[in-house]
Amino acid sequence: MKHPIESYENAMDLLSDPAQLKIKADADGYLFFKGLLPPASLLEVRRQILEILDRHGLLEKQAEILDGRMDLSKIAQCVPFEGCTLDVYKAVQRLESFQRLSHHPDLIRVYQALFGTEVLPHPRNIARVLFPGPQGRATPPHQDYIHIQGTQQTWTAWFPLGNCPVELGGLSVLKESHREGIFAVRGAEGAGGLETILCDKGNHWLKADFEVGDVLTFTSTTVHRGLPNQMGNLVRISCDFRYQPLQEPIEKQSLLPHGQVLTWEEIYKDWKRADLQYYWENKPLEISPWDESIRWQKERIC
Ligand SMILES: O=C(O)CCC(=O)C(=O)O
Repeated sequence: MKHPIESYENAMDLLSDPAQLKIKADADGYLFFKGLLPPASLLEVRRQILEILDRHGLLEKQAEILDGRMDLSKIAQCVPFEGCTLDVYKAVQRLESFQRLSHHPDLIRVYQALFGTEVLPHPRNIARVLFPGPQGRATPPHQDYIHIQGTQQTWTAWFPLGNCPVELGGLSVLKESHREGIFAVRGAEGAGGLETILCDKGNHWLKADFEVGDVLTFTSTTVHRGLPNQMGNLVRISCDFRYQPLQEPIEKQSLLPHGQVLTWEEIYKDWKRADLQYYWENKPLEISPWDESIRWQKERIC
């Protein structure tokens, strides 16, 4: 039987009531905040990313830069990397505005309320600059824990840099999947390269049209997936940032730049301010080792 589309519930009103916020988070495995972040800050990062695409000759010539319309014939000649190209991704990782965004007080406020303790934003910030067409293939269903490890108390914040209707390929969460333990995986195309093996029991996916400023956050065991981009030549740009309670263990690769495409020195080279550089180094971190068997365990098979 087909389920009707169900959207995320807005948790904005719970931000001032941490006890209720935690109850909601435990029950649903996700929180959705309508209009949490100021659109102007996000649109500025969007503009800088689109300028990178423009410098690489990848945008449609006549279009407004902020629209994000790409030249499909140019994309066809690119060697794919993380949904875009290696050069584009390196330039995005260098953006001070992008890296600073994970420290935005409105995001930190959410996790302070949720954890009730000091928050550690992971420095391994991910930008998804998903080109239209096969290059920017939708992310397969997965649980972040198998990629992040450290602590299952890590939460991901996902938000688009611009309006993102369902047709542009937002993010969809599998309802109540956070209660089901760690699922088995198999290799798949798209970000992360692994997909959760889902048991066919009427899987019920939540989704929404995101407006710029809306933020979805979910636990590291909540199954989620990207939706396909069905909007012609429009690029889909979004952020994945991760947060955990400071006292919980963190796996050391979470302290490296995403994909290790650059070193921190290379990323910081042209920054105007140094206050957020290496911010984790003076914190009392408990580093946990990578455990390859976590990726391949079979706690949940159908
Ligand atoms: O934006 C996407 O398509 C994927 C984001 C995601 O699922 C992740 O990075 O864990």
